[in-house]
Amino acid sequence: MATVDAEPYGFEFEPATTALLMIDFQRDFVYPGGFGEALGNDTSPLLKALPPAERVLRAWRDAGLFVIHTREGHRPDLSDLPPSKKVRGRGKITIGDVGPMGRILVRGELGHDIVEEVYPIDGEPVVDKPGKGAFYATDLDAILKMKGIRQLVVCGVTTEVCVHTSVREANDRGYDALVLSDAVGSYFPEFQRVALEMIKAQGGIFGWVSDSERFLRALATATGKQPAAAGAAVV
Ligand code: C5J
Repeated sequence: MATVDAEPYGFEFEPATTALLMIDFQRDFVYPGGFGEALGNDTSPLLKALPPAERVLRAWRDAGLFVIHTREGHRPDLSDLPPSKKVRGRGKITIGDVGPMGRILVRGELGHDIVEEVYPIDGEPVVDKPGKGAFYATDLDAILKMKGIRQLVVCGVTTEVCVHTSVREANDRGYDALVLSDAVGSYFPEFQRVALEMIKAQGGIFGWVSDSERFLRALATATGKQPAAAGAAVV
């Protein structure tokens, strides 16, 4: 059992029954020309989450532990895109339209895929989700249960939308979730701050919050492996 210094109190976890959940690190959210920008956002704040997320991912992989990724998006025929979602944003282009990285938020398109820094490797399932929550209309819960997973360490974008929804869903399903504050990102600094506050308020109403440094220290203690220094080359 390892303990991460976290709020509102220490997050105790058993590495073998904990998954690293990487939420929606897709070009469509992180880079200009995708869904995030189509909604009128400056995408650059999300880039800050990538180096910490990459360090956590490397350390977790080095420890031989279970990683699972999600991607938000839709079937090419958009048969799983409800009108209630399609109308959101009201920008010039929206889900299914062609942008510089292919059709926005459509499976199989360049923009829909995960950025290089945290790209999945063999053995790491990728869950395609049509909604905000990683558990909605996906087999995530079944995969986690098959693996005996009971706790989640969460990185991803965006903090107040898909990360929040997924962590709430996880808590309802009996998982403990730790969100790493510098490895999740929002287009809005104020939403980032408040979204993290909400998770850890009221005694940790649906989770815990820590950061990549504190988490990596706990993981190193648990595994006896030292984390790579920040900025070290990825091999
Ligand atoms: C959004 C997400 N923001 N992955 N999706 O629409 O947070």
